[in-house]
Amino acid sequence: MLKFLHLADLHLGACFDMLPADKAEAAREKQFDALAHAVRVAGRERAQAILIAGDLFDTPSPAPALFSRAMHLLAQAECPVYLSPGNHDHIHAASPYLTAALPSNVHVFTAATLEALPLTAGVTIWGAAFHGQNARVPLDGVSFDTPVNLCLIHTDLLADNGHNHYTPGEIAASRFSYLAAGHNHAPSGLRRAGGTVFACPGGLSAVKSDETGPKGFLLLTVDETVKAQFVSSKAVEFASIDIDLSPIPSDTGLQKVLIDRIPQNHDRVAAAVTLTGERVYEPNLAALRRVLGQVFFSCVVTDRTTLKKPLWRYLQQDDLRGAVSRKYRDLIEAAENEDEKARLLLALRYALAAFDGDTPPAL
Ligand SMILES: [Mn+2]
Repeated sequence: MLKFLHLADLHLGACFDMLPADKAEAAREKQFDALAHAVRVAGRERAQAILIAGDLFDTPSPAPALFSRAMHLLAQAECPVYLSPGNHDHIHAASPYLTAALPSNVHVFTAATLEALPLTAGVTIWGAAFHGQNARVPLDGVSFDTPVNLCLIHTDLLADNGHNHYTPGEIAASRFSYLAAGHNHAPSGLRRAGGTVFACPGGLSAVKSDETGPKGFLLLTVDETVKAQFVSSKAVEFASIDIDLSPIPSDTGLQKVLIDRIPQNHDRVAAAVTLTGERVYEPNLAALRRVLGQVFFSCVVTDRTTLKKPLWRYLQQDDLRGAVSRKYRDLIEAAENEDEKARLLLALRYALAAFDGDTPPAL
């Protein structure tokens, strides 16, 4: 049985410019935590290889200290590490992948077309590098000498935007045992085209605030079948949490709602909490920001609520708003059931919002 790790898109050195400077620095540290964690998992699981499907670094010319720190971490792996550079860390004349001394267990595929390296008896790893922002690496024209062939390649599985897109037909025709993809930052899940199993693990680290959802890498076993386990990353994740304040009567009520919405890994989550709806009380936003700032890795609280206005505020008024209010009061009193009453109440709230130039109530 063959066992290996498949990770991609760590984007070491990403700027995290949506975060305050101190949090951005901490987020870059957590990227290294994530890489160190992957190396530890490889050791614990006695993995035979770590496959990195590109964009290990955020730029093609990472700072020398950043590059050597990453290589020092990979050197601690008890197994070989294979890397196929992507569009962010593509090969160029001064690329550190070409110019720096690499640890003896780290193998970078630097050619623009697929090359083979033996892993163990019966297993070959194929890989190639991006040599610019765009690339096209043909999957055909290779001949296999071993029963198991893994292909490690940066590839956009979702769209044909110049980032080495493959169709399911091309993947099926390749006859690789497993295609280890990178580039798309959301996990693809384990997929199959013909006899080839393929997957994109998603980014090991989120680098943009809209990259919400779990981040991690795949632990794969290959024998008669290919099986994958998703292992959560130690890097920062982003989450967007909307709270409808309309039914919440007080800060105590808001606390209760929030407790249910805070994810378990909150200390690694950069959260964007947005309050919506019509508020019936004034939340203590300063206290909320203080508390959530401690709960989360970082948190931005945005208040998009509007103040709920009394429904019958124009009832006694001698104008169109008053006449409309009185008409609806009569209709509501004559309503035959609760559904009709609710519809009439909503209609009145729409009408009053239009009179007042407010945003219409949510359905
Ligand atoms: Mn990429």
